[in-house]
Amino acid sequence: MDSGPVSETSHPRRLGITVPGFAGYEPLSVETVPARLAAYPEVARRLGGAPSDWSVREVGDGNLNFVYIVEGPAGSVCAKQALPYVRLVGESWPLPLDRAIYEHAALVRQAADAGPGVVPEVIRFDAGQALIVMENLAGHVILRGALIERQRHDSAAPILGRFCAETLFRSSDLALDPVTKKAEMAGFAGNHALCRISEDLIFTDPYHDHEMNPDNPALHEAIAAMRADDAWRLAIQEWKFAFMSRAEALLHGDLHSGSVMVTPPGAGERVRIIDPEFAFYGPMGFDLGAVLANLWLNAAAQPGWGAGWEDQQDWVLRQGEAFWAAFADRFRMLWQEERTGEAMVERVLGGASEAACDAFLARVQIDTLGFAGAKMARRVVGLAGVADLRTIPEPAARAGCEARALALAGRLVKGARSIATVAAATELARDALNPKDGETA
Ligand code: SR1
Ligand code: MG
Repeated sequence: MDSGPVSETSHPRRLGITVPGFAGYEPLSVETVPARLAAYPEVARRLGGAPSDWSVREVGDGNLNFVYIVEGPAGSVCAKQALPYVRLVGESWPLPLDRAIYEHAALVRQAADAGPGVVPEVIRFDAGQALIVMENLAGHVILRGALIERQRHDSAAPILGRFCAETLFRSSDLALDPVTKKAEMAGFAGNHALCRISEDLIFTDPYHDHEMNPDNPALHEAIAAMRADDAWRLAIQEWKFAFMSRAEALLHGDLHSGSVMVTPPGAGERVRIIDPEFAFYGPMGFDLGAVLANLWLNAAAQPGWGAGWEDQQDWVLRQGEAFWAAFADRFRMLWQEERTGEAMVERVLGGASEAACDAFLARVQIDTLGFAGAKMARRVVGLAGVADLRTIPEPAARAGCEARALALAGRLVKGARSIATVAAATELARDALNPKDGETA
């Protein structure tokens, strides 16, 4: 068995991760972006003209960073720079700049594993400035906003399913040789500060009276019931342990609908996956659960957005099934064709290979549903809620939608093992998220 040094030719896009010093780091502003980008010839070429011809606007709507769109006479780019703190909260919450290193490393690997065009093309990476200059996804909008507007992007779920299968399978011990896999796992373990955010915000803070949880008086009773539920508290800590300790594959790490961009619905619509700054080696079901959770949160919000909600909710729920089907189909294909790693080897499995794949997917499905529940609950109870629910105009309607989302979350967190299929989970969601007689729609 080959246990020599990692070969650069066998995995050309997995050449390790180098974290530089940040002594020369300078946070950008709208005013200073042109001078900085002018120093990068490939960026200056893409923009054309002179820096004085370039217009800059800050467009970041995420919780952590600043993002600039820069337009020149010949083209445009997107420049994303990490800040030494959490944008959502401010300088009182410091956060390491090296998250840009892991985001860039993840983008490179995702492009290699899922093909260029699914993630943004990187034009220039300046590690010391924690700055990634990417193609500008002009004409794209954030999927979360599109779903809130009740647009129907039929391509998103299948593309996300395929993306998950390819990135998760090809970064795991199913595909990589053990030396490369461990080097990768060790490299991304440096992104522990962002893992810690997830550990706290998803699995811990919602379950006690944390100062950063928003106060939501309409949900006091439901939140108190959640925290008084022994089975829920035990289950969430089990999911947390799985998140922290099961280094199965390179995860995107924050695969909610705000990390997906789409072009207008219809023929030729495009789907891009962005923002993998939370990337690390963790359980496959964490990314998969994030996608389902955010679809189900949108489905939960639909009654709050007024007439026509039944049809749209049905469409959103069906996207969850389409997502899982696309994931499982592509994963099975990769299992047959690309199982080049040292886990689940054919020389041992032989004729049981298909059954082994079924069992593997069944276990990933349980994780997916459990993590989906964990992610739904955090978005209802904790810091950084989702706009789908938070912007429902009428307070009683919002409270009803949030309470139903939280109830579904609890069933998933506690009962993932007893749900046979994603179709069954979808029926559970359909039942849990519909206002019953006497409840506010
Ligand atoms: C303080 S960061 C809050 C959230 O924003 C990111 O998108 C992640 O989901 C994180 O949990
Ligand atoms: Mg993000």
